[in-house]
Amino acid sequence: LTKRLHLHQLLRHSSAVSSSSSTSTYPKRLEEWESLAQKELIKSKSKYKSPSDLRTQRVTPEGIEIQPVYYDVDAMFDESREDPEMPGIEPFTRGPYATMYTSRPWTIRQYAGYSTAKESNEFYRKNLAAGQQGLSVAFDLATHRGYDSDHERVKGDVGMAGVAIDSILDMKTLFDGIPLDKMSVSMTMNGAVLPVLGMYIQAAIEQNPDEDPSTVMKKLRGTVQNDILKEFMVRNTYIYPPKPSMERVVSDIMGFMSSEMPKFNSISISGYHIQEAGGTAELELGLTIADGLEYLSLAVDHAKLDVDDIAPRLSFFWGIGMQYYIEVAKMRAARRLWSNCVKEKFNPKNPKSLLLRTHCQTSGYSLTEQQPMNNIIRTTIEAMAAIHGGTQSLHTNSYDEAVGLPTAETARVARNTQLILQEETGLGLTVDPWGGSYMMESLTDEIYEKALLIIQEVESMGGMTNYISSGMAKMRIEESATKKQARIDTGDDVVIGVNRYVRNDDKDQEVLQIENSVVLSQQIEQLNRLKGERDDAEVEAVLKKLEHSANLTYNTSHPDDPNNLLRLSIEAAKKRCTLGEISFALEKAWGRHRPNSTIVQGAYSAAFSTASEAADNNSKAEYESIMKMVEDFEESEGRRPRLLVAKLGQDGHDRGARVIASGFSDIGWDVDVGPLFSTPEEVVMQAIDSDVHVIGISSQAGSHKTLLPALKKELEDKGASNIIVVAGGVIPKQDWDYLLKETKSCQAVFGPGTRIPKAAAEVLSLIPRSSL
Ligand code: MLC
Ligand code: 5AD
Repeated sequence: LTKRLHLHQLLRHSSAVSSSSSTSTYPKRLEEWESLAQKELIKSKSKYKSPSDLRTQRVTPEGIEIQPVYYDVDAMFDESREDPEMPGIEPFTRGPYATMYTSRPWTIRQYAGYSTAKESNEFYRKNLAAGQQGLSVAFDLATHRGYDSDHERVKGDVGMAGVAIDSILDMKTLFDGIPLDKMSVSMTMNGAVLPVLGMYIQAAIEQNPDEDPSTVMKKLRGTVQNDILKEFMVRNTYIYPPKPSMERVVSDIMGFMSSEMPKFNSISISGYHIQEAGGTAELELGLTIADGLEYLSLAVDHAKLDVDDIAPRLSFFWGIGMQYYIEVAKMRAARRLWSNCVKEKFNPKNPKSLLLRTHCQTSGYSLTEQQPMNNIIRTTIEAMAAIHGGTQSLHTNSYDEAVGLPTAETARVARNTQLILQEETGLGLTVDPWGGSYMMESLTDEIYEKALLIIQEVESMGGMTNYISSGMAKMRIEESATKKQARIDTGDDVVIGVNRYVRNDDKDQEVLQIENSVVLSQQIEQLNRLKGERDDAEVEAVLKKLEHSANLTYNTSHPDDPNNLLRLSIEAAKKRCTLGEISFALEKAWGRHRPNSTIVQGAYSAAFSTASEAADNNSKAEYESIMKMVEDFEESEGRRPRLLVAKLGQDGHDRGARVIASGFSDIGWDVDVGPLFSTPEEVVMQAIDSDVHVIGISSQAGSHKTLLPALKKELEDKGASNIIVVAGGVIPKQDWDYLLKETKSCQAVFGPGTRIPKAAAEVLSLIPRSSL
C-alpha cells in the first residue's frame, strides 16, 4: 500500500515530470502513454485537461480515485523487466486509444432501416433525438443484390429486411434533414456497393450545392461494409464473381477513398456474420483477420496503393455472443493479432496502420422467441462484453429479434440499454479493466494462438480467396454450426426457455408489420417519376462508360483514373441512373456469381454420440427412435423420405437451412439443398425433378407472406399439390394462421428454437404412406 500511495504521489505530478527532461525514476512506457493521453484529451475536448486530472478527479463516494488505466506497477518501474502492455500503444491489446472511453465514449450506433426511405428517415431522426449518436443503414435485400424494386425476382423482398433504395431520389429522402457532412454514417452494403456509395456521395454533394464536390467528399465520415469475402463465406449478398468483386470493386473503392474521402472507412471487415452463421470465436477471429490481410495484399500488391494510405481506414466488426470471457479475450487478441500480422507482412511506417478499431453487435442468434424479455438480459451481458473488450461503436439488438425487425418500443429498450451502460454505471471509467487478470490474459493468449493457426492454414492455401473457393471456409463454419445445434438439441448447451425451464405461457409479441405491396407500389411510382424526368441520352452514355470500364483489365483503383468505378458510379447517380441499371451495366461484363454447395455430414450425429452424461438423457433415446422411424419409412415405402430445403427470394441467411439439411441428412433423410435466391417456379421445378416428399422453406427476411402463397399456387399449377410444404425461420406466431389456415400455403411452421429431432419426426408424420 505504501508503494501504491507513493506511486500516486508521483503520478499526480506526472505531467510536470514527463514534460521536463525525464528523471531516471520515471518509466519510458508511462511517459509514452501520457503523451498519447494528453493528445487525446485535447482532441476530444475533454473536461479533463491532463492525465493527472484523470487520475485524481474521478473519485467514488467511497473516496477512491478511479484510475484511467491500471497496470503492473512493479514491472513498470523495473527496468530489467519487459514494459507492460498499455492501451494506445502497439500491439494495442489493451485498446486502440490511450484514454478510450474516459475521453470519448463508444458510439451508440443502432443498425436500422425498413420500408421506404421516408419512413426510415423519420425513424432515424427520432432515434438521434433520443440519444443515438451515429447512423447505420440497413438496406433491403433487393438493393443488396442490385435489383430495382420493380424487378420480377424481388417481389417479396422490397422494404422488408431494410430500406428500399432505387435511386438518388430515395437516398436524398433517406438523409433529409441529416447533414451528411457532419453525421457519421455506416452503410451495410457489399454486393451493390458501387451504386449505393455513388448515390450517398452524390446526395451529400447535392445537400451542399454551394461547396466544391471535392471539399464535401473530404468531410464525409463513416463506414461502408464493402467486405465481399465474408459474403462468399456466409452472408451471401454478393452479385459478381470473386475476381472482379475484389480486383475492381473493392480495390477501386479503397483507391478512391484513400485520397478523395480520407475520413471514410473503406471496409468494415466483419466477423459478426461468421459467428451468426455458427462459427466459434476462434473461427470468427482467424478468418476475419485473414480477410483483412487479404484486402491489404489486394491494395498493396494488386492496386499498388501504399499500405499507410489504406490500413488506417480499415475497420472491423465483431459479433458478441453469450460467452462473456471468450468475447472479451477475442477482442483483446484481435487487436494484438492485427498489429503483429500487419507489421510482419507489410511493415508500415504509420503506427495507425497497426491499429484495429471495431464496431460490435450483440448476437441475434443467441436471442429466443420464447420468453422474449430474457433477451434484454442477454443483450445487456453481451453489450458489457463488447465494452470490456474495448469496442468503438455498438449496436444492441432488440428483444423481438427472433420474430422480426424492431418496433419503436423494442428499439427504444435496446438503445436505452446502451444509454444506461454509458451514463449510469461507470463502466467506461477505466480502460481495459480486465487487463492483468490471470484468467483474461491467459484466455487472450490462447485464443490468439488458435486464431493464428487458422490464419496460417489460410496462408498455406495461398490466401483467403483460394481458401474460400476451395470450400474450406464454409465447411469449417457449417461444421461448427451443426455441432452447436446438436449441443442445444442434446441439452449440453443450455438456452433458458428453449431447452431448460420451458414454459408455454408466452403471449404473442407485437410485430413490426411492413406492407410489402404498399412499399412496392410507392417505389415503382418513384422509379417512374425519375425515369420521366431524366435525360435518357446522358443515362445511356454513363452506363456505357461503366460497362466499358468493367471490361478493362488494368488496375483502375487510382483515384484520378477516369475509369475508376466509384468515380463513374457517382457520375451515374448524378445522371439519375437507377441502382439496377448501374449494377446491370457491370453484370453485363462480369456475370452473376453462382455458388456451389455441399452439406456437412456426420457432425450432427457425432455430437449426439458424444453428448455428455449431463445432457438431457432423453435426447439420445429420442434421436435413436426417430432414426428408427426413418428406417421403417424406407422399409415400407421402398425409399427414404426426401426433403428439398429451399430459400425463396433474395434472403441469403442460410445458417438455419444448412443446419436443418445436415441434421435431417444425419437422421437418415435424403436431402437436396436448392440454390439460394430461387423463385417459387424454380423451387417447384426442382422439387418435381427430384421427386421429393417435402419442400422445407427457410425464411429469415420477412417475405413469407408473399412467397409461400406464391409457392402453393405454383405447385397447384404444376399439378404437384401432393408435395408437402413446411416452413421455418423468423415467422411470427401472428402469421401462422395466415399461412396454415387462410392461404393453406404450408402444412407446418417451425419457430426459432425448434429441436431438429422433433421437427424431423413431425415432418415425417405429415407424409402420407402409399402402403397404408
Ligand atoms: C475516439 N476518438 C478519440 C477517442 N476515441 N479521440 C480522442 N480520444 C479518444 N479516446 C476519435 C477517433 O479518433 C475518431 O476521430 C472519432 O473520435 C470517432 O471515433 P471512432 O472510434 O472512430 O468511432 P466511430 O466514428 O463510431 O467509428 C467506429 C468504427 C467505424 C471505426 C468502428 O468503422 C464504424 O462506425 N463502424 C460501424 C459499422 C456498422 O455500423 N456496421 C453495422 C453492420 S450490421 P478520427 O479523426 O480518427 O476519425 C450488419 C448486419 C447485417 O452487418 O448482416 O445486415
Ligand atoms: N433493422 C434493425 N436491425 C436489423 N438487423 C437486420 N436487419 C435489420 C434492420 N433492418 C439486425 C438483426 C440481425 C442482424 C444481422 O442485424 O439483429 O440479426
